[in-house]
Amino acid sequence: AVALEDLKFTLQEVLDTFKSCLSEHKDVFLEHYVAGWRGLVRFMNCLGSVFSFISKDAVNKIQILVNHLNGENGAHYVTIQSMVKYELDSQLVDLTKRGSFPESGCRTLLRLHRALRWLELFLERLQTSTEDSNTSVMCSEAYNESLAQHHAWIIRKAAGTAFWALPGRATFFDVMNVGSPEQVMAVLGDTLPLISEVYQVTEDLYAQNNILELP
Ligand code: 1PZ
Repeated sequence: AVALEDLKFTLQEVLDTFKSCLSEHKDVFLEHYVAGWRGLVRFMNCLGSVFSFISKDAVNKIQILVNHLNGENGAHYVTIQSMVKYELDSQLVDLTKRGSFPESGCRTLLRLHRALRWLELFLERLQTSTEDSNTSVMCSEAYNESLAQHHAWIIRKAAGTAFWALPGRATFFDVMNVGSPEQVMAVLGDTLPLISEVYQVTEDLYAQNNILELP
């Protein structure tokens, strides 16, 4: 059975969630960040079951972050900035090799953060695409420029295979459920700068703390 949630999906909502991520001081609220990811996963689930191995991993990582948020130290996880400070100050992060903290907020969020770069590159391509553009090609180009560099061969292989099952541009736009292609373009135009900003703020934070390569 299809969950009611899936039917009501519209990309607009997801994008609005990312809008609410940033505070006026450019702090990123983890609750909204995670909500944005939940929406993206719902979208991916609408595209077909070949993507379920991808959404499973994303769901796992979302759940790890939610557990931190709802845990006894949840107050430290309100923003990505406070999370990074808390986990580093309290030595709750494996910095050079995997060990005691395989589920640190920092390493878990880093995986989603890298995937957000893929999304940014993919949506950029979609925005400049034309009717005969190939979504699979756009998707794999965006992947090769971003996430692929962090993935082992076997994962790159599986991802590459899944990309060929992506629906064409017209269907893709339908699944977004925001209206005509012109309206899709308008939504992309509104949203991309926000996603880029959330990405950049996170990237700078991780760079400053020297945690861009957490195992
Ligand atoms: C619309 C088509 C979707 C294409 C999504 C492109 C991303 C492909 C990623 C394929 C990897 C999935 C398998 C899991 C890999 C994990 O090993 C890695 C590293 O985590 P670790 O092993 O270190 O714990 N996980 C990730 O890199 C996170 C991947 C999240 C992907 C989310 C995609 C969201 C797409 C939104 C669609 C609009």
